[in-house]
Amino acid sequence: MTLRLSAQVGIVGAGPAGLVAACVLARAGVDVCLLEKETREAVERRARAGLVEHRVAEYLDGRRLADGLRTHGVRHGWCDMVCEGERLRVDYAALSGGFGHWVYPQQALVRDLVTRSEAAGCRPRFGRAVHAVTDVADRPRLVGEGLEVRCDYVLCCDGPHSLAERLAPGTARGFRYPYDWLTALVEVDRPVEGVVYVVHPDGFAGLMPRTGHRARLYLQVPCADRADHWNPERVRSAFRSRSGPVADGLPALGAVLETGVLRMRGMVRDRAEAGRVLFAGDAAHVLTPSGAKGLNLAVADAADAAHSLIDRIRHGSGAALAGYARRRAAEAWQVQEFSDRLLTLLHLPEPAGSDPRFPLRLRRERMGHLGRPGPQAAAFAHWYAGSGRAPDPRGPVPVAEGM
Ligand code: RFL
Repeated sequence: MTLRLSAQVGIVGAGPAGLVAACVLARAGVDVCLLEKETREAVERRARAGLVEHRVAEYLDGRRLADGLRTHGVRHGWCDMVCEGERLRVDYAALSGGFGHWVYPQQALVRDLVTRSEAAGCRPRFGRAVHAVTDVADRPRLVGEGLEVRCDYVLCCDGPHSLAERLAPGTARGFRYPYDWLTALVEVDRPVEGVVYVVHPDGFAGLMPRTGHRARLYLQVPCADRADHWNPERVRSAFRSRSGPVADGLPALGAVLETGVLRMRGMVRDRAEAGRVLFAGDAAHVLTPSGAKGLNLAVADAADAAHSLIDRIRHGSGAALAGYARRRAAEAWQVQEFSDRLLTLLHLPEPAGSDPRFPLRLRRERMGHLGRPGPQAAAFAHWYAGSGRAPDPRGPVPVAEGM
């Protein structure tokens, strides 16, 4: 027997994008139905991002969605860039006039948002995969196993393997970088105080803070590489050798809790909509983790979508909704460009066989510009910390500046 429901807004996916949208919409009195294919436990356990931008923290705070973040998150305002054995501090909080990140694990934020969504009257339906969205131009229908939800609007927040590809084929522009990153969740003997980026002829290495005695570690690896080629000792020793003498000043690496290989790719959908279906978060764009932007852009999309839909549904104004796809694509390209520039800084060009001393020295020079007060450092610091205003569909999209 098929369960038939109806909602003003149907949301697919209980990641950060879907949950933020659900909280904001439900609190505004919009009738929301959120379907998630995984169990609640799986969603609340998934360790991914950990750096929340200034503007996103402000936005969540303004909607009383940041209690956990404010209580348990840690303020974070500098990163170190390591090149030719030298460690350059980029104090981006000082360089941007006080804007920084919050370190707060994505799974903790997701847990908070599930609770908030329930309190607002939208209880996510877990274990409910959506197989198709039909009638997108009229009253879209979410179709799952034994379930159909008739909606006025749909928000697809279903991550990088989204139904969006079927609903809006050919709207995505993608790029595959010529390397991958091994990613590992590691135990450390003391908390990592700031992000560390290492440029080395053997490849990039990075260490990112997470709360407590945990950190996320990244190593550049060839595209065909696999996580099972990297036992814990190989992970630790590659990080130590790429960091060189700087490793002595960093927290010691302990147990490796989880490893995977991230396929390094970028993607932006030029139109984040199809009829009455909007796409948000990784469904609309995929970023590499280099600038820690994926989670933040997902929340920005969700906020824009939610406010646009509230304007339409509660106040009868479709102006914000009409500009949604244009605003989201403009911001996604700005962020994608920032991430790409950071990646170029952090990776040496191919071919690997050529003399690396020239590109290494060049990178050291560029890193120096980012650490010394001046226009380049200020622009980088603002972009990195996400100092812009909270996403608001009624305002203009901020203009990108040079790094
Ligand atoms: P999510 O989080 O992938 O959530 C999508 C949800 O949709 C569900 N789903 C479906 N449900 C029903 N029916 C279907 N047909 C469905 N198909 C999918 C999924 O089960 C899932 O629950 O997407 P969202 O909300 O757009 O959020 C995006 C962020 O999760 C992502 O951008 C970040 O995690 C990226 N990222 C980072 N971003 C940062 O801002 N800072 C970081 O430091 C950072 N580090 C990372 C990262 C991503 C990583 N991985 C593994 C991809 C580190 C890692 C390792």
